[in-house]
Amino acid sequence: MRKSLVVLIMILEPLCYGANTYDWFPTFHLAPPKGWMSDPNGLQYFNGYYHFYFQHNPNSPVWGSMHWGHSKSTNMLKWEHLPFALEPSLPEDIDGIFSGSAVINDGNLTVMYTGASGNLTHQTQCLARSSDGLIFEKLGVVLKQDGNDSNFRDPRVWRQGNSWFVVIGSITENNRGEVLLYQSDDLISWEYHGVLADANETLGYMWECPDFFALGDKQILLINPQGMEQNGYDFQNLHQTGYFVGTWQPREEYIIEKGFREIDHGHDFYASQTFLAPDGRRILVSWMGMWESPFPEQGDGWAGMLTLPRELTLSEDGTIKIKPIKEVKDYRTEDVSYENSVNLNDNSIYVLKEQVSSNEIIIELDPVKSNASTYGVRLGDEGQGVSVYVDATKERLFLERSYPQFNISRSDRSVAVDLSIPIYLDIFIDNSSIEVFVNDGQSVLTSRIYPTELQRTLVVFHSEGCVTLNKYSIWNI
Ligand SMILES: *[C@@H]1O[C@H](CO)[C@@H](O)[C@H](O)[C@H]1NC(C)=O
Ligand SMILES: *[C@@H]1O[C@H](CO)[C@@H](O)[C@H](O)[C@H]1NC(C)=O
Ligand SMILES: *[C@@H]1O[C@H](CO)[C@@H](O)[C@H](O)[C@H]1NC(C)=O
Ligand SMILES: *[C@@H]1O[C@H](CO)[C@@H](O)[C@H](O)[C@H]1NC(C)=O
Ligand SMILES: *[C@@H]1O[C@H](CO)[C@@H](O)[C@H](O)[C@H]1NC(C)=O
Ligand SMILES: *[C@@H]1O[C@H](CO)[C@@H](O)[C@H](O)[C@H]1NC(C)=O
Ligand SMILES: CC(=O)N[C@H]1CO[C@H](CO)[C@@H](O)[C@@H]1O
Repeated sequence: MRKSLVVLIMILEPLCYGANTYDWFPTFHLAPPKGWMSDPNGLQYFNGYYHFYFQHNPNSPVWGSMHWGHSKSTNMLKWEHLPFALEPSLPEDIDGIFSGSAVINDGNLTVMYTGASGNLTHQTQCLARSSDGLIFEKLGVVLKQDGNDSNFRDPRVWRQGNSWFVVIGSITENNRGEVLLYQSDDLISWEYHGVLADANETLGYMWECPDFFALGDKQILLINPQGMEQNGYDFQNLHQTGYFVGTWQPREEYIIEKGFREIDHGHDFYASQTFLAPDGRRILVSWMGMWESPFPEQGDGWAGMLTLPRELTLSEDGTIKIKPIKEVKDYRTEDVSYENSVNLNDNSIYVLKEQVSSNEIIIELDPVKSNASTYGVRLGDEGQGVSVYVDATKERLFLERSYPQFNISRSDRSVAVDLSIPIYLDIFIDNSSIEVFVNDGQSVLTSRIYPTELQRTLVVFHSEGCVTLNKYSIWNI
């Protein structure tokens, strides 16, 4: 993944918050103890561990010379941090080991990544292999683009039948995003199979980090478009992550049946990648970031984290259901469950938990028994911090955050909700992040948050009228 000029300006001036060294490091998300992290790369289960590689600058908590950082885990929640796996060394990757993916080939972990050179103006696909996931042997360039190769990146390789396939993000001659498809017998020599899909005038100028996989009896094309315009409540971030649903077989065209939908609706979700867990689950992971807002943790020498891994399934209406991986249930401790309903009126607030830092909170709001115009939960003070609330007039669930002391101004993101049935929220807070899973997989909102020590009490709030909470549970994670 590469960023625009706007971003370069932002990262050239690293922010220093020396005076406010809050401990924002997550406890059950993957983040680098030191340096910069962005895109998840080469996600794979190999030799008994989940190996997650990622875009990494080991030297500084800003985007810079990209390496592949490396961590491994048995459950995707508690991580062992390992030395970086790949660093620039070849003429073709001297400016950066950009994003890519991993497959298992006869017992070796083989990765394809984008090598950047010529001051980032040239991008080629390179191969490397490892027998242990730690030490890689580089095999050099295997795929080049003729002509202008300044936007040719993020190879996603997979095995199907007796062949290897790869999709790569690129740009058409008239500056629209596209995904190119190639096939190979040996991962080394590749045959071009044409454009798998490309953007119409509303779908952006570049498609990064493509992913292409079967879910149920459909084929999903997941892409990360740059340059889409906001459309009402949709596409509010600088860059998007979303998917098409269609059908495909090797050597056939990809037939798109359902148009582009965002896969997460928060402020910070980009550069996604999926992989298959050994039990067949399709797992989605993303960088929890976007280039529009500062990363205050840079003052502590690190920046960026990955989202909670999510399991994807296809629902009957042809949209993707997104749930937190089931492994999180094994880490729940200190259960506080309240099975009776809570009714609040007269603008009163109800304290769910003080000192929220690393928690899962499940609450069921009852819109039928609530007549307040807005109601939900809040971490922080009124108007500052983060709130997750229903706006009954708009029939939407909003996530609003505001951290002006860290130059993160007030803004919201939202999803439509049905107010004729209870709203079930499964919320994960991990020091500097919030992920809100709505109605058991219907939608997700992911955002970075920066609560101070004084902004860590989680309350239920509402405007005039009343609100009813059917039940709630809170765990430490
Ligand atoms: C696996 O890697 C080792 C050393 O890196 C190499 O000797 C062997 O040929 C590789 N096997 C395959 C199938 O690529
Ligand atoms: C790369 O770009 C920088 C800044 O634009 C410039 O100073 C430098 O000379 C360039 N290097 C090469 C090898 O072109
Ligand atoms: C290559 O294409 C990009 C857009 O994809 C454009 O910005 C750049 O100027 C082109 N480079 C050359 C050398 O034509
Ligand atoms: C472009 O494609 C999207 C998704 O398939 C669709 O919703 C949109 O209407 C299309 N825009 C135009 C201008 O055709
Ligand atoms: C916030 O942004 C303003 C204007 O760009 C800048 O002057 C100020 O130093 C920034 N504050 C922090 C805490 O970075
Ligand atoms: C909301 O409902 C409560 C109890 O059902 C009622 O007392 C109150 O008047 C209602 N408030 C509004 C603003 O409708
Ligand atoms: C700022 C803050 O609350 N940091 C917390 C992050 O989570 C760990 C573990 O729960 C706490 O020890 C920190 O205090």
